[in-house]
Amino acid sequence: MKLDPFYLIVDSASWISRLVPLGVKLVQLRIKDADGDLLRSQIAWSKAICAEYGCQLIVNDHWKLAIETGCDFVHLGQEDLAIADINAIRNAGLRLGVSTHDGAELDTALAVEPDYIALGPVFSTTTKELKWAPQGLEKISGWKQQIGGLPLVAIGGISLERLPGIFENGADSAAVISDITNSQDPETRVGDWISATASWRN
Ligand code: TZP
Ligand code: MG
Repeated sequence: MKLDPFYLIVDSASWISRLVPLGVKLVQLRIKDADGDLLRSQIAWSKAICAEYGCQLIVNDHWKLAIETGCDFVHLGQEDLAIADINAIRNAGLRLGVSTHDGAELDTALAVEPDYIALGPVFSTTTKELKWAPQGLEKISGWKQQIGGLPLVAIGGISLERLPGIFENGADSAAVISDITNSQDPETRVGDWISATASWRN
């Protein structure tokens, strides 16, 4: 399986309605502060937009709702792996991505046979508090050697300017939040990301 090299992460369906029509092909909905009907409607609205524009939708954490709404992927952290029903995700035809930060976590992730592995934070980030120091670009090549053909997503502090190093070290996709959502002009920035990743798309 191949992942688009530009992996956008946002925290609302409203961001998805704004940015996906510009040509984003892979987006994660990462909502940490809602539940119940609000969460369900955010996921369902996101799915409708993604279906219209041919974008794959990854849902962070909420695997039951992802199954219910027919999303493409579920993304789980290590703490989610222990409580999620991996077979239910697979049986519903969804793909699975797992976050990793160190070797032990990589072993745990590989044991569930995920469809991609995420490694972070590559650079320092203020978007998420993490106990791990920035991993650096060398860690990307180390991870890629270990996982072989399994797609590798790099995350954390990635900006447009840092993209070449990410791909040259073996990442298949670059995940981004703040370089786009904190930009003065997110629409233009998305266009810049699509262009900057074009040569890694085939
Ligand atoms: N996991 C590891 S780093 C990170 C997450 C969710 C945050 C990435 O955000 P940004 O703004 O692209 O650094
Ligand atoms: Mg999680």
